[in-house]
Amino acid sequence: MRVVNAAWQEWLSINVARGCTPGSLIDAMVQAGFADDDARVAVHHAFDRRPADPATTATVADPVTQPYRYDPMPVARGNLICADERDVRVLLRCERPQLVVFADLLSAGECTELIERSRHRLKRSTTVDPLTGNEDVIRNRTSEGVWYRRGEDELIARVERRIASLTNWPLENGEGLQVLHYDVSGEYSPHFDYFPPDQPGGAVHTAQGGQRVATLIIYLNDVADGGETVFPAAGLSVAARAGGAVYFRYMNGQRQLDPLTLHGGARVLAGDKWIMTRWMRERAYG
Ligand code: PD2
Ligand code: ZN
Repeated sequence: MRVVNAAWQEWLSINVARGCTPGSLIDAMVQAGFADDDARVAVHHAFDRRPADPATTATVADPVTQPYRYDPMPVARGNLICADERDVRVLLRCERPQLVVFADLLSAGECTELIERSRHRLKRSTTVDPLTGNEDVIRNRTSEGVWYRRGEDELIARVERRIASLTNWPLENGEGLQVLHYDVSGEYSPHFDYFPPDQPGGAVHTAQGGQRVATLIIYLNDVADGGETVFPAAGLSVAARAGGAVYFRYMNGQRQLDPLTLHGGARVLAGDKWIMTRWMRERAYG
């Protein structure tokens, strides 16, 4: 069995600094005779050891010493926004955290179709382990989900164009759309959607596309009771109404991250809940 000696450590450091992806380095090591698990551990450690570049490292803002500076919201002004030929209503705008609530982003027919085509493809949702970067099934996220590839079909492509137009954020910077389903008593504990910069596992995920900068959560059904998206640090909650959405931004041009965007999915008290999530990156993704 091969061991990761000093020469291989150096090879890893050089290639991480050159911007190689974790996957390509793991493949190269496996080809060179390393066991798959050993290659993965060595590559993840190499990303964790990567020296922080103060010019490019994201930092979580501190309300006292380094308050978050809000860039202008890229969503158009006004009460009605025409997004790729659909009129979307604005219900609420909040400046701190930077957040907009919409109605009518999707039609009733689009919501139903997205639910029906997802129903049979659901898998238990995962979250990113902050230490390893692995996707783990954990108790504080009791939903099931399905990912759609960007531009997977006509409906997905249309929704993606509409989202890009509404949010003024490039379509290529979006992760694939994800449809999620929560049964009664399902919930998602409060968390940040950005990858915490001080936790090594995030480096694996930011290697492609950089940090997450914003999230759009679209509600596909009316929830009979509970299931709001809650922002505990802001004292705000958004009720799930079919076709509506909440959009919030958490990284500015100086790469500060906004801790006021802590958010969760409240427990579903009656009925079930369907949403579609778009996580957006700072650069092209995928
Ligand atoms: O289901 C929600 O309301 C919810 C809450 C928090 C979804 C997400 N986060 C997410 O998809 O990131
Ligand atoms: Zn979230």
